[in-house]
Amino acid sequence: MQTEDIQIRIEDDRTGLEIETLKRAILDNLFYIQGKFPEIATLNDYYMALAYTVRDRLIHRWLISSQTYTKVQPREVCYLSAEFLMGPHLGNNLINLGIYDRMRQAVQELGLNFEALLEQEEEPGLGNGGLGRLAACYLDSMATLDIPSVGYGIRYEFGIFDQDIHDGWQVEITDKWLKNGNPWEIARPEWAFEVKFGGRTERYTDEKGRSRVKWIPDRMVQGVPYDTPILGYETSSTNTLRLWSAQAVESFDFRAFNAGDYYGAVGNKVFSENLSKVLYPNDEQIQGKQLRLEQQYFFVSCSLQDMIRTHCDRRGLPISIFHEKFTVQLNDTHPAIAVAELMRLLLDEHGIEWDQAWHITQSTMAYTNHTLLPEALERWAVGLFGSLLPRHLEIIYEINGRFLNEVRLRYPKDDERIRRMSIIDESGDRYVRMANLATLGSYSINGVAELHTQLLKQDVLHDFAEMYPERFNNKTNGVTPRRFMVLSNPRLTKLITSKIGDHWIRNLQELRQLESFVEDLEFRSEWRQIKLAIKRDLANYIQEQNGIEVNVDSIFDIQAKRFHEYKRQHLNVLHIITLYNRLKANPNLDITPRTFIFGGKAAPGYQMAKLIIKLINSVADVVNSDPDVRDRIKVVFLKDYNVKFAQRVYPAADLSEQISTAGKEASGTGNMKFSMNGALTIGTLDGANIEIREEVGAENFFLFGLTASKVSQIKAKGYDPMQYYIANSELKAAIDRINSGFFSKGDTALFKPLVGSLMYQDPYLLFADYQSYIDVQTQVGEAYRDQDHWTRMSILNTARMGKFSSDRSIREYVKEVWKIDPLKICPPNEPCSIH
Ligand code: GL9
Repeated sequence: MQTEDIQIRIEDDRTGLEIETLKRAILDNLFYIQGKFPEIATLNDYYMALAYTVRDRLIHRWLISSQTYTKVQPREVCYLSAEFLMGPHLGNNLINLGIYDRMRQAVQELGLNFEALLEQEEEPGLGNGGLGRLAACYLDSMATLDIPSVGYGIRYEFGIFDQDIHDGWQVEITDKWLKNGNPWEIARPEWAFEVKFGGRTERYTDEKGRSRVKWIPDRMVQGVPYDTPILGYETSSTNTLRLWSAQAVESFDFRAFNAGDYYGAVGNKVFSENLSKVLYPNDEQIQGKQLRLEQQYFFVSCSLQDMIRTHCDRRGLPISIFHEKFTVQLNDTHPAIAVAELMRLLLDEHGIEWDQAWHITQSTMAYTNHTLLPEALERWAVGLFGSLLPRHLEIIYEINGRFLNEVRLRYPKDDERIRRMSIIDESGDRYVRMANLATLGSYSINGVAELHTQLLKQDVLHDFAEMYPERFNNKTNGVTPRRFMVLSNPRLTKLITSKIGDHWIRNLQELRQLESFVEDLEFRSEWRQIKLAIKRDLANYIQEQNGIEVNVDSIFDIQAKRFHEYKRQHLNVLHIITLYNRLKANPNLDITPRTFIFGGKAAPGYQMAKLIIKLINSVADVVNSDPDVRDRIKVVFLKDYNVKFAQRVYPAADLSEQISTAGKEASGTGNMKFSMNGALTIGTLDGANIEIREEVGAENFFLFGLTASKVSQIKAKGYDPMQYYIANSELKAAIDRINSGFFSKGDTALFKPLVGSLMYQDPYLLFADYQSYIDVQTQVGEAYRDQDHWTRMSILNTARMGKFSSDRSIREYVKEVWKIDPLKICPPNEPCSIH
């Protein structure tokens, strides 16, 4: 805009971006939406007023986007996921709108505390961990890259539980994220769908004389969509996250009501609405509960019906080209029932013949596998499956029968292969194998890091990869630099931008330019000062939360992730105890001071993971109060690790613990977030660690442990952890320390299940990797003493993380899997000739 234009500029309160307009809009929303005046408004009222002010600015772009999609009818990707771990929306939307600083000033001019308002947001914790957070990063990148897309999932009334710690134990508290209202969503009851359950099927002959099937259910639930706008960074593209909420079809069952059975009538409503009540809090461990299958089918059916309505009714396109306009990405097997449901819709509701229906289905679906752990592979007992989804079971049998005929033709007389590839597991009780269904129904199958994809092809899906090699591909995970750098680390962002401009935020490879500042003394000093300031903030938080005083000059050694034996938080603990033992034996020992920080939740039913949390807290109690080790080691367990909190933790780390047993962590994404923020990694050759090390250079990465192939070899030979225990005196001393009751006030029974499992089974090979881990930790301690060198390594980590932007991952999906063209959206209030 020219200077002479700016005399008077009158802006609309709902779209304007000037500071004065923003202030007016906040007060207007406080008045008209919250119904409050400043004198009686609470912090939450102001948060809501601010959130609505931001939402108003999204809505304009959202409607232009959806109008454009309606007009252009582009090919779209639908990302089906049982989890979307979005984290707080406010700050992210401000970043993506490009008005973060301006809004801060507007808020401050109103006399409000901007940081306190950001803190006020209850995050939608609709996911367990990496898998759900990946879905959220991908939504950000798809919008940023102008890819027409919809995220489909479940609007759980209660998300992942809040974690409290009582006497060192995890306690779960219901997550009431909706209690103060959710300003980011809009309910669309007029676009609800019905979902059927149970009952039976019937054959009939249609008017054309063809044999058809009718499903007569015994239950019906309604899915009401709630839409949240997802704005990209520095673009107008605003996509939709559409989450389905379960409602009773009729608020009251009138017949029962009139018959006087009031409670019976309301019972049906309660029963229906149970469906989307709560997120299952298990990570990588299936429970096989009927309600979980109901949740999966519920959101998948609503989503497919929604896509078909858009395609046929709104756009008037023939169902025969459905797969040309839509592609569905299945986020793990949780939505794999989509294969059978799309078949059912095409066959039974649209009267399409089998072969064409199968062609459409298989050209629509693409499947991402996220774990190789056997206990995570979803399978449903045939009995349960058939009683809930009788028609789908028939369809699955038909798919399977036709498929196994092909296998027989291709590999005659190979009954073992038939048994392995069948969708139905018949080795004992019969189960539907969802990974086989997803694989068979998809035109693309991918793993989430190079090693993971390789192992997927070698083990879990070996036969399928052999038969259909062209369908298999790798898409290494990525994370969004908008949330995990710009929003969570403003200080580092400012420094980086002052040197290389801000294009890196859209094109993360540009961080490479930082390499030329590694030799710049002043740059290194600024880099160090920033890390120190962030560590100080975290230290204050720890002081407040845990009442523990930590030394900000110590190594902040952080392991933050879900608790699982394969992630080996207890290996980290063995290192702590080893250092402790050394200090007790030799109180004058000169070690580099460390603060060990842990965060993460355990699945409520996973006793061993909960015991590991208890062990950490027990060790913390002893170590933190022992004057012999004062100021050299501190142990901190930070409770209730979630997205909001993660944003505070990643930037403060010196050392990132990525110590899973090789071959077990499919990718990891926390590893990327730490490294981007200048932490060094101590890690195994597992998941994306391998690729991170390749990028940052072996000299800037602390590698230890067995390789995945060594792990399988050792296991095949018969691994005996006791040998390591006997041979390694420090390992023995650490284990004996736990066993003796030293950390449990003399109670020698408390940690028995944990110690026993290690000494006699050690399924995740902690003992085999122990010495290598300890040795490399010693190198870490020594390296940290040379602060100047450490800083160079830290800068190089950030500079070389370009590959791990989720923008790169999404570009690969777009080009190699989805084959979708970007569609630019016109900015609001500006002349635009794009469409
Ligand atoms: C996971 C893998 O374990 C991670 O290694 C991977 O980075 C993510 C995203 O691909 O997916 N699979 C999985 O079930 N979870 C993962 O984190 N678990 C949770 O999300 C709790």
